[in-house]
Amino acid sequence: MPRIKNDLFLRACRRQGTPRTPVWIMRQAGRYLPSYRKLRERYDFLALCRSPELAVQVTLLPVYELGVDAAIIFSDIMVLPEAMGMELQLVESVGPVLASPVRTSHRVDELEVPDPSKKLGYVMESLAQTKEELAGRVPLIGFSGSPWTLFCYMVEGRGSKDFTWARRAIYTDPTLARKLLAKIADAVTLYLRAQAEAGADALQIFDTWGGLLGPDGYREFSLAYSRRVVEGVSDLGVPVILFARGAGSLLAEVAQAGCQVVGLDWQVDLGQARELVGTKAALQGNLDPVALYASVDAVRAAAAAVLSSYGEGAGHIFNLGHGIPPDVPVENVKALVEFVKEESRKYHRVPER
Ligand code: 1CP
Repeated sequence: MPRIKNDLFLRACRRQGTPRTPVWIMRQAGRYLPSYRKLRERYDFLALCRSPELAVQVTLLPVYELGVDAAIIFSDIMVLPEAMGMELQLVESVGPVLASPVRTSHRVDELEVPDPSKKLGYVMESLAQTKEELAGRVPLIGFSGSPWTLFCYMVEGRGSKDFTWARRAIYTDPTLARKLLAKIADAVTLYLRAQAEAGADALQIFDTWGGLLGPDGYREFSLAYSRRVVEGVSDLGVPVILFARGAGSLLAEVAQAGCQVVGLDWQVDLGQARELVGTKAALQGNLDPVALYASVDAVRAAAAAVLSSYGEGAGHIFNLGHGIPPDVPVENVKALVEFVKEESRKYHRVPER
């Protein structure tokens, strides 16, 4: 394996000093990029995910076009439920849809904990080929949905504002909910282990929907299962980022889950989060994605405020507080990455190597 030349992201994950703050963007290979839209005219979304050749190409677009400090493998959290035995479709204007949602014990028993090298071999192939193409330019991130977030989609069957079915399940049949979550956690653990073995330099767990739960529910049904996953990959020595959207006042507990990095949404104050988390973990985030609709000057001002809120020193990875919207001007995104790279030097005293 070639040595990674730009390892700022991995150093920041470990809270080591860097000359500037590394930056990447959640959903960085997506529809706001004209080059991605062009590929989407020829291939549907799942075809892009399932063809290693195309997935590699899409993964590299933001690395070359924006100069981000990390690549994230092009795929989707929904490919794991599919590998567990659910039928997945991407329906235009609805998003991903899983047929026959899991709402009975019988359906939970029917799901399998797949061998990732068989059912998700195309993801492993994409990772291995991307590593080769990157030739050590920047690190490569592998990812999965958190058990709770996957549970939401598997019980609901599709995206939703409030995931009523999923939330009801933890009250109406907590035993069944735990049984399903445990099975998903096993599948996620194997999936992430396989991604690291295929070449991922870091792993991100997207807990997009943990914030729908109350504090006790969050601890019991979201964090406990994410922790199980983190513990199940910890022997690999690969940094783990837990994107804890909506965790708010529970951030200190999230940081105790054993992950190296806590990913923040835009609704928390980065400086306060740093105080809460202390030296337990690095922080990733947290510009409001909607700020990217404004003028370049306004984007720069908003990014400067994020950097200033974290303040001086190591352990910050610049990112948005959630995925990038599909229709923001690409010039603004380029300006953002460039600006963070320059402006963040003020906050570091480590010389360039
Ligand atoms: O081209 C298209 O029309 C498809 C749009 C799209 C894209 C580009 C979807 C459908 N998924 C993706 C890629 C994707 N999804 C990545 C790629 C890597 C990257 O460049 O960052 C990642 C990391 C994801 C993760 C993902 N998918 C999450 C977790 C992160 C988050 O943003 O909260 C979730 C919740 C999904 C589900 C999903 N996939 C796609 C859509 C539209 C949705 C949301 C469905 C909903 O809740 O309504």
